[in-house]
Amino acid sequence: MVGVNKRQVRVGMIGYKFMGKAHSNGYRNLPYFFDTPAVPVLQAIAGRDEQGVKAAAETMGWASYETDWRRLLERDDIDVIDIVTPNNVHAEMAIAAAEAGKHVLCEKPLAMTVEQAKRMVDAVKKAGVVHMICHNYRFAPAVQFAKKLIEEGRLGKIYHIRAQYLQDWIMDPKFPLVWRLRKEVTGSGAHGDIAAHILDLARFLVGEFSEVVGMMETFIKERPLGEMTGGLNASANSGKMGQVDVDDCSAFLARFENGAVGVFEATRFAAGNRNGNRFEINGEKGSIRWDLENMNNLQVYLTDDEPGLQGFRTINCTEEHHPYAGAYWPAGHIIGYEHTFINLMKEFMEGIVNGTSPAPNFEDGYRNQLVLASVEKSVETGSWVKISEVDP
Ligand code: 4PW
Repeated sequence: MVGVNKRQVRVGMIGYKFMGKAHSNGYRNLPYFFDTPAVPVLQAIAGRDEQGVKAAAETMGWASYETDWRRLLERDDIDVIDIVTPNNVHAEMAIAAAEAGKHVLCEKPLAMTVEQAKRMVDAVKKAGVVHMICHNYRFAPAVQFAKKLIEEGRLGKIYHIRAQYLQDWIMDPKFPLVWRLRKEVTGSGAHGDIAAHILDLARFLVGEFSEVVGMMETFIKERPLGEMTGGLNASANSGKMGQVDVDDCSAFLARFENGAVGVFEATRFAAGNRNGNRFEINGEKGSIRWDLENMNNLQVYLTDDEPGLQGFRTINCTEEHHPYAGAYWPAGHIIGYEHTFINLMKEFMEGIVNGTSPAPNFEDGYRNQLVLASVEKSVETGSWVKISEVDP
C-alpha cells in the first residue's frame, strides 16, 4: 500500500455527492503522485440517507459511514473534517469541527454571510487547527505558473484582469429549483457559486480588491421543484412550482488596492459554455490568458520579444518546471480537473504536518466573502461599494 509507513491523517467527510466524489478521488490519489510527509486515510463519511451514504462509502472507498455528522466529531479516530455540503451548513459544521479539535477543509463559498465567515475564522484560530477552503482552480499548474510569472515581475505592473465564469446548465426553464437555486440553502446563485472562484483567482494573482460596482439578473423567476442527483444534474422535476430567489448571473467592475482594475462576469445562461472559467491579465510588460477548458496551457505575451516575432505563445504547463506538473506524467502528458484537488490536498497534508494553514485558507474565504458581500450591497444601492464598508 502506498505511503503505509507515513503519518496517517484520518479524514471524516460530510457530504458525498459532486464535491464528495472530487475530494475522495483527491485523497485516494494523492499518495500515488506526491511524496507528502502525511497521507490521508479515508476513514468515514457522513450523510443523512443511510442507503445513499453506505453506497457512497463503498463506491468511493471510505472505511465507514455515519448518518449523523456530529458523530464524526465525537470519534477520536478522525483528525480532519472535510465539508462538502450545501453552503447553509458550512458555518455550523466548521465551527463545531474546530471546537472538537479537528482540522478543517471546507468547500466554497466559505459561508452565507460575512458574519458567519468571521465566526468561522475566529473558531479555527481559537482552536489552533489547520484550515483551508477548496478553491481548487488555484492549483492548476498553468495558474500557479501565471502566479510565478507575475511574482517575478515578468508582466510588470498589473493594469487589468478580466475574468469570466460561464456555464449553461440551468437554461432550460423546466430545470428544477435545486438547492443551488434556493437562497436559504445557497446564499446566492452564480455569484457565490462561480463568481467566488474568479474573484479568488483575482485575489491570488492580482491582489486585494478595494471597491466594486455590480449588477445581477434572474432570468427565470419560477421553476419546478426538484433536487440534484450529483454533478450539475437534477432529478426529474415534480411539476410543483417555486420562486427562484438567487441570481442567474452576476457582473461587476472592480478596483484593486494596487491600482489594477477588473471586469468580472459569472453566469449560468451562457449557452454552449459548460464550465468556461477564464481570465486575461494585462501588465506593463505583457499579458497572460488562461482557460479552464484548455487548462494545461497558459498563453503568454511579452512586450520585449523581438519585433516581428511578437505574439501570444502557448506554454504547455506539463513540464517539471511547472508547479505540481512534474509529479504526474512526462512533459506533454496532460492532467485534468481532478488533479487540481490532488494538488490542493498535497498542500493541506503538508500544512497539517507543519501546523500552518496554506492558502487559500479561512482568511482567504473571509476576504472572498467580503468581495461577494460588497457586490451584493452595490447591487442593492446601485453604487460603488468599498470592501471596507462590509468588513465589520
Ligand atoms: O465550485 C463550482 C461548482 O459549484 C465548480 O467549480 C463548478 O461550478 C462546477 O460546479 C459548480
